[in-house]
Amino acid sequence: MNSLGRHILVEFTDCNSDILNDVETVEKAMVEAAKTAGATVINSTFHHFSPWGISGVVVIQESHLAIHTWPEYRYAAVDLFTCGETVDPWVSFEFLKKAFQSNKYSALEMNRGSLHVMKREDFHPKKRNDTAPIAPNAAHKIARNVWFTDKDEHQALSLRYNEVLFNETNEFQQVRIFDTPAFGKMLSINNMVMCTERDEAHYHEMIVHPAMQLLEKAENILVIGGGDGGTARELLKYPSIKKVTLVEIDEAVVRASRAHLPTMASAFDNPKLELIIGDGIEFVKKAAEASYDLVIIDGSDPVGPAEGLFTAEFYKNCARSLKSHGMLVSQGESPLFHQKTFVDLHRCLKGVFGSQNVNTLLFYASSYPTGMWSFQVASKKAMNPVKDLNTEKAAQFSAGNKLHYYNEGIHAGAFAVPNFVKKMLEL
Ligand code: SPD
Repeated sequence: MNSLGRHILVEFTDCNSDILNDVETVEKAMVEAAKTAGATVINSTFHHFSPWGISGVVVIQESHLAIHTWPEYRYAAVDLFTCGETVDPWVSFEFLKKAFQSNKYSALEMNRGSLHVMKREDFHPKKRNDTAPIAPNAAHKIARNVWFTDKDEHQALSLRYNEVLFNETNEFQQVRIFDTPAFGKMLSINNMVMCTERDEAHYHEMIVHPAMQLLEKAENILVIGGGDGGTARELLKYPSIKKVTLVEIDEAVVRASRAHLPTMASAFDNPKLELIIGDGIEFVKKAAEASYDLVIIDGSDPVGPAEGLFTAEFYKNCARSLKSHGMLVSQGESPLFHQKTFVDLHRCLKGVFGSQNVNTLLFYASSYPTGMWSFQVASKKAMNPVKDLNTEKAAQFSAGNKLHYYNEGIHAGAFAVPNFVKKMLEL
């Protein structure tokens, strides 16, 4: 070879556009293409553009492989640059042709650093790098710049992630678990954040403890949704509870949580928990009258299977299944992000439980868009959620169970809503 390196400029056209827009698949293909050709991978960095397209580089001991994709044209521009005799860039070319399912392609090979036009000189650098060379097959660094975004058409919350650990789409929804550097593992449904390891305690403690602390007697509890297990975990901290029935429509949520979110899913091993994979809406239709002390609706946002969890018919059935002192807590969305759903749910519950028997509770949800989230707390009998709290008991419970978020002060503060929320809810 009379040059330092070989550079193949490749045009892959008529490719599979979904593949060209899947940053993990593209990165894996590029890294594999390098390794298959005998190269030693040093690191790779890939970026997934919004709304689509990928750029990335795999740095190899023998130069680099680079890519830019335009899924909307089913096109990828790829550079395969290798130096030395041991790596054949055409092997990478063949590998990528298959990986991107390219039906039309062209390639232009150039020699780089032609020895006809340059002469080697003695080089005595001021600064030498004498670190050991990278061993072939050594683990390489990955610097992915890929982001998960929970958004509507005007606002969003984004979290950077490293890996997608679980990804399944079934008849109900898309369930994914991401590994994020800032929030740990995160469960998402249909592209919306459900919970993250770092702040799930805010949500799960606040959906459970304010109501549980207000109930004098709570033995039999129904949870609709909550397939990650976090709500059940908090409930099972009360020795007075004899049974928790959890009705989750999508077994994939439970499976994903068991595999990747063990601190929440630990509840599924508790003998007091009965897990039913089924439709919660149908379940409450058939539930016996006056059977539960507390019903918790730990549903997703009102798109897909959770839509029916925001209707008057559903809440009438829940109310019927509650004992005379019973309470209901429902995931209430955000007054800033989902204003209409937030207001509609509050009004709907007032219609079912009576206008004096519904209270709004706000808490800080750092991984949900806008950070301000709500639960609606309804009760069969009249009560004051702040004055009726036994603060000493709540303080003891919080300290005794080493709670992360809930305490007697948070309880009182959570039921105080800002003026703009009062206005929205006509309080
Ligand atoms: N956008 C988030 C709505 C919250 C949905 N429920 C979360 C489940 C946690 N157990």
